[in-house]
Amino acid sequence: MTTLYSPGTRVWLSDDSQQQWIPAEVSSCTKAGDTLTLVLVDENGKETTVSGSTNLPPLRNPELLETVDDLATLSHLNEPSILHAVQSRYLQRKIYTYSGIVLLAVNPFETVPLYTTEIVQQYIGRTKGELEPHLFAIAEDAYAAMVLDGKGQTIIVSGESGAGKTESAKLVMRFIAAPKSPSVNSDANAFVDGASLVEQQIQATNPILEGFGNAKTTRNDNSSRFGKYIQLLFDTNRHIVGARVRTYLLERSRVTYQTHTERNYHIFYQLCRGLPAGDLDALGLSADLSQFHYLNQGGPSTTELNDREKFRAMRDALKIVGIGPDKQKSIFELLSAVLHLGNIAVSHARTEAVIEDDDPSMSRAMQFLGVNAADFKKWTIKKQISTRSDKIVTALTPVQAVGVRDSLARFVYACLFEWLVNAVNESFTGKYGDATTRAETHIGVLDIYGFEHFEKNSFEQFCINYANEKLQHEFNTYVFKLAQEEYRQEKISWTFIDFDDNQPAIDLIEGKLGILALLDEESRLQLGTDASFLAKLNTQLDKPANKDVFISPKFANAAFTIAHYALQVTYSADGFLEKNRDTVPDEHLALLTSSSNAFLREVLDTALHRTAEVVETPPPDGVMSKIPDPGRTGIAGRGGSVKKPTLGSIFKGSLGTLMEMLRMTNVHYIRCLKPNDHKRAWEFIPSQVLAQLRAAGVLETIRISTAGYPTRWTFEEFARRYYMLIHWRDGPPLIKREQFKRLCVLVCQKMALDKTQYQMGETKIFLRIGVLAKLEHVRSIKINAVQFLQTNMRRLIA
Ligand code: AOV
Ligand code: MG
Repeated sequence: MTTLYSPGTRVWLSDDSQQQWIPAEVSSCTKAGDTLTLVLVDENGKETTVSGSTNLPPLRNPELLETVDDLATLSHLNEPSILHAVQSRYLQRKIYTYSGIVLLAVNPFETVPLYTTEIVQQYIGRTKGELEPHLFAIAEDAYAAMVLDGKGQTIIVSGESGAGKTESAKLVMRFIAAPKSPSVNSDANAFVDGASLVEQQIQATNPILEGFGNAKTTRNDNSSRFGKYIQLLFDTNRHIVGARVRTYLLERSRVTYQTHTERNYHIFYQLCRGLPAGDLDALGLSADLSQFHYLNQGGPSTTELNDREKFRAMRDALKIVGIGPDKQKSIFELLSAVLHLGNIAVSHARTEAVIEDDDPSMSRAMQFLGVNAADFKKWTIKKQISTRSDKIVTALTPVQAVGVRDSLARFVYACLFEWLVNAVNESFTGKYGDATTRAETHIGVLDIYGFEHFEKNSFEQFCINYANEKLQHEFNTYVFKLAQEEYRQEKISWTFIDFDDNQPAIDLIEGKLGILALLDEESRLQLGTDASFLAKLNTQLDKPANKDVFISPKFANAAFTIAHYALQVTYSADGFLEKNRDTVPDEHLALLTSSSNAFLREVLDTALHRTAEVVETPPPDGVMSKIPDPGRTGIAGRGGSVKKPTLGSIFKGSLGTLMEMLRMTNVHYIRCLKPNDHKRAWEFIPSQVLAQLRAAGVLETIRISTAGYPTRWTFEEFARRYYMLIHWRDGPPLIKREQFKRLCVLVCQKMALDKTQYQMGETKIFLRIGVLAKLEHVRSIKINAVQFLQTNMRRLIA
């Protein structure tokens, strides 16, 4: 111990008051029994004395190592060193850092010159360690892995809201869709041509999905309000032939309600600011957004975000995916119907809701929806209850009537979103259908809404954080459990590391008697309320098994708290039931589905049909059956006697399918980090980043990947691929299974690998980080040499 802290040793001194770490050096060290007393001097010459037997200051890395590319190569792996490395790099404008198998990406909040065509070209065909850490290196890694054995790949982009997931995902997709180096494909021209068409379509999905599914929140001006998994599809020659988009649970409440300074979905503002005056007039819209209830709740400060330009890009993109001017007009009519719905005035006569027959917003909305205004009015201010023998019609209160009106607006919008996703997918299977049938394998990019905690958190945050909890669990499982399980099975010597498993939080949410189950139970009761739901949580969940993850409801503010992997979040139970039920009255549904607007009927048909597929068993995809499908989400199916699925149960189902899908692919991780809460460029708040690093288990990941063996191949796989390193012949001789192990050992000996670089398990060979790259390098040199010889021999003979 004394030698560890000899004078001159570089350490980190913790400054409790500011929750920071200060660089310091040991000036003296004395020992009494188990206790060490250290005198530390910081950079300003200030002396501090610390003493103790454990919990002594963590060691600081030599200067040379302080800004390494890969945190796994730090010789002292502790929180302050990791944080310091990420911070120093960020301040040098290096936003990417590897952390073992994960790429950390710190948001620059400013345009950075890192994504030019030249840089794209640089990263093509290069292995991960060759160049500066980059998103492109991860993308290239995934591509190379897919080329190697045809296995599906997923790049999971995670991080909290505003950390940079969506931007990163787009860059990754652009890189993968970019024309590849000629070495991958000899028919370079055909490939470039083919790719540029598909590439355009792939690029077009972004403005469309973001326009309709992103909005300004307090955390992010372009916050994704839905999750997406985009699969880029490749044929046997590893040419890109199309794509498929799956989306997850769009936040619907935003269509009718926004909190202060937030906005509704971008498309509404784009439409009102981008359409020529004449067209606006025809839709009964105007550029004065304060007129619309659904657009003015965030207050006048709802910033303009290049809405006009974005609208132009939106129209171009729609055209690329086959949605021409006529269909666009139909879309705009539905959007305008939604806005007019919000302006329908509901007044009251005593306690009963009243809508004037000549309400101008109602006639406009109904004109675009193709629904009879009198029928609409009737079922907005009244409701019908079926009893066993009779049907009774009762009047609604104004609040209830507004609720019905708003539910309709949300429903139409959510269906339109589903229809768009479907149209985007059809643009790949339709026009280029032939190409898409050739899809053999894929690279998926997962970009979901990041972990959220606002002042007030509701059902939406609950779902979003549940999704993040599931992803975190996949990550833990992947990095920690599987690695350790396999070492154990293969009898590899290995020290086990403890990590924080978040299974208890997941059980709390989705378990048999968990929050979702209780919510569903309550949602199905006619008389269920948010308060009775809360009471149920209290009686069912407040037990020892949940003590670390569930904090009992506080009835005073009608809220309950979950200790998530990232943070404790308190959810206000207010509105949970309604949002989970997410229904429109059956009478309204009937009016909409028999609308005189053919486009609306098509939209509903698509959306409701897609949901039917989720609820029942998904039918075989026909066209792309070779590519596993991460499942579909949709609009809660409705109608007659069928038990209506709740939003919560649909979401749980689609997350489950997604996780299964992820397990079938090789995963690659990008962790986005948000350096500050003010969207300020190059401002790094250490405590904030540390919290994100901790929540993500970054430290444990590094320990695993350095102590561990990230590469595992069966003896046979390894022997078959690398036999040529010890012999010139193409493949290994026909030998018995038992002998493959010996061949592996021979290869390792020939390649002068020492015993720290590999271990032989029961059925597999385990390699340290970097070893495979070395073998691949030698192998390709050898292959080139052979090809060279063969060509020249032929020439000689000829
Ligand atoms: P998110 O996807 O992680 O949040 P975004 O990808 O939308 O976050 O990023 C938020 C903002 O950060 C963007 O609008 C950009 O201004 C900026 N940004 C992110 N990455 C980069 C980059 N590589 N270069 C320049 N600016 C960047 V959320 O969807 O809210 O969870 O739900
Ligand atoms: Mg996003």
